[in-house]
Amino acid sequence: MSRIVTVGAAQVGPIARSETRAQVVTRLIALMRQAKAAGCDIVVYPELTLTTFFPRWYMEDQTEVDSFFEREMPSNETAPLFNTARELGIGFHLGYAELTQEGGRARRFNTAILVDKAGAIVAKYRKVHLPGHAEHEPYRQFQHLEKRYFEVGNLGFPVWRAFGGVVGMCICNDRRWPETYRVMGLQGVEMVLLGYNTPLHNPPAPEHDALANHHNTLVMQSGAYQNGTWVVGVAKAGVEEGVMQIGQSQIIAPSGETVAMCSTLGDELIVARCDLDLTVSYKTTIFNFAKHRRPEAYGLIVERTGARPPD
Ligand code: CDV
Repeated sequence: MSRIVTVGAAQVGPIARSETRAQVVTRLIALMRQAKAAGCDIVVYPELTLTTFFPRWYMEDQTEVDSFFEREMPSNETAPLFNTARELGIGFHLGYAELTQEGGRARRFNTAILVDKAGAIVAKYRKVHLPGHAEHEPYRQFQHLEKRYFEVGNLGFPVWRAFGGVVGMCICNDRRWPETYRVMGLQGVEMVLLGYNTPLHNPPAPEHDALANHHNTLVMQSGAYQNGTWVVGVAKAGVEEGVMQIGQSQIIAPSGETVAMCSTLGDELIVARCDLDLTVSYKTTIFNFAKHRRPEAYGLIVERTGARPPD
């Protein structure tokens, strides 16, 4: 048996601060048309696709911060993306900064949506693992202020029946945490879609810089294999406003093998025919959770050793 979903990973090159939403959407549509021509069912864009990666700047003026956020989706500026998807009959995954009113107050999330082939939003995810810091840290060459500009996502890690399978989403730093994949794995996820903006230089730990690409591949391949799922990881890459961001967008099989990888740091589409039934032999043998996982023993270990996370 096979259930094929043809996926396009649409890596996006640098976006200048001066670039308008309309200019970005034009680039995204060009990638979407390439994806359609290549037979894709869905095209996956990166984290915070619509603007430059603004958490690199410390801003006190909330109006300035909010200029990077979307108040509605679709909006006038993003409608052409939805219209093109509908016209072509292709789905997409898009990351963006979401400004919404919830509980009578403004809330800001680092968000991704899944849009079906009819151009309808069918799923939403809000980033849980926010990296970086909340206050200005002058020692850094550039800031990473996600903890200042976003709240922790409040939607958990659900999965959705979509594109003929079970689809989940996460965003950038989430991909480094095994819990992300396992929570979705326990719900039977077959394909995880994610976007990232990962600076090559990590100011608090520059000793990791030479390993940035290795760690990117390592975590996504591990998450795929250990949960018997496809993983599609898509970068916003290249030198953006003076900051080098890694590329190596890739599509990873449930075996943990990368089956397609970008080779540039610009706008680039890679495509893979993903058979969702390749998940089955992992989910029913080595990673048959019902048969082999031992959560009761994990609890005992914690009890006996007193192992607790540090405060
Ligand atoms: N956008 C991100 O979440 N970036 C982080 C960096 C700061 C380490 C990442 O995990 O790639």
